Amino acid sequence: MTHGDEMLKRAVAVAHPNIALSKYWGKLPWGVNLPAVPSLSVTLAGMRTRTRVTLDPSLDADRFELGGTLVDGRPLERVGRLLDLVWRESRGERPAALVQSENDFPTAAGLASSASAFAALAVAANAALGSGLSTAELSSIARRVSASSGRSLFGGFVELPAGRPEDDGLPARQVAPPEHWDLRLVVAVTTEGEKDVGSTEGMNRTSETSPLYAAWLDAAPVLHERVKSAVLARDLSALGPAMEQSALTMHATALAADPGLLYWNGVTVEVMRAVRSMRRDGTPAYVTIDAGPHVKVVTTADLAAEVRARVAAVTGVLRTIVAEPGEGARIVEQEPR
Ligand code: 2P0
Repeated sequence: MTHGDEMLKRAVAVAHPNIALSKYWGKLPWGVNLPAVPSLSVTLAGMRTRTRVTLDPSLDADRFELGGTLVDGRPLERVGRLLDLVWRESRGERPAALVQSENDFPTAAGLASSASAFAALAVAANAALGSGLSTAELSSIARRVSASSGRSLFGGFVELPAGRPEDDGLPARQVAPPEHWDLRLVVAVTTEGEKDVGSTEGMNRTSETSPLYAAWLDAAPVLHERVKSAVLARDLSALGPAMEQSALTMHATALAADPGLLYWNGVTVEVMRAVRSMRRDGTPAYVTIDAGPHVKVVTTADLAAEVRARVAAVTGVLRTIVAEPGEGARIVEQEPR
């Protein structure tokens, strides 16, 4: 990933979204966007963000296009922040950049498009700006802008530890490559709408007002260790209950905030019931839910078609997507100055 001091004019990177099997929810009160709890995710093949960074001396400010549409406000600020961090101030003034990003999956699918977006941007910016940063350094930078994106720098099964008091440079790390375990993730899309309250605002409200937040801080690391051991042992019967408890404890804590964060709709609950019914029939399948109403069902490769059919049959499920473990963020095109 290093390119020495040679500055490239343009670079294109791709990255995939990730889904947490043990959840990140809540930030430390010190440092820059340090998670209060550890999380473990799987990076997903199939869906991807493709981001092109072009240095353009004729621009007087950065430009950000998402799916061909010019975007400003907070998304543009976050893009600029990430470019600044990759550039490093000691090198003088950073050249302005045109950033063009496209997702080949719907932004409203509850698949954390910010995770793949900032991971792809970090890798493309590193090449375009000739910064020569390692994947771990890029993960730590992306994590400062959006914590879950620090995980999409890596492929397969990825851990983002909780922040430590003495250290603001916290990267994610791969605990096992994609081929370690051929899991399948069936996404049940339950609405086309965007979520009401974004993750950053939701977790801040939770930490400030939920009386259950202290219990979450105690429970999350224990559940994370169970999830990690189960992933390393490729044991779905151990992963499933720990994974579900991590998601449900996160949601219980968020529900108890003031005002309460209710990310689910009726279909979310019906899919959860359908998955419990599958288990009663002997089909190993387990749910996880992020800051939105969609349900992600984890199962084995050989049962994915059956689980998908049963999830798709739940009234109100708009469509399903099946994903498998995939690679980390990477350069796909670059052009020397
Ligand atoms: C996760 N989520 O572990 C958890 C579960 C959503 C629910 O990481 O504030 O968008 O930008 O660091 O990365 C989404 O959080 O939050 C997330 P910020 P981010 O996947």
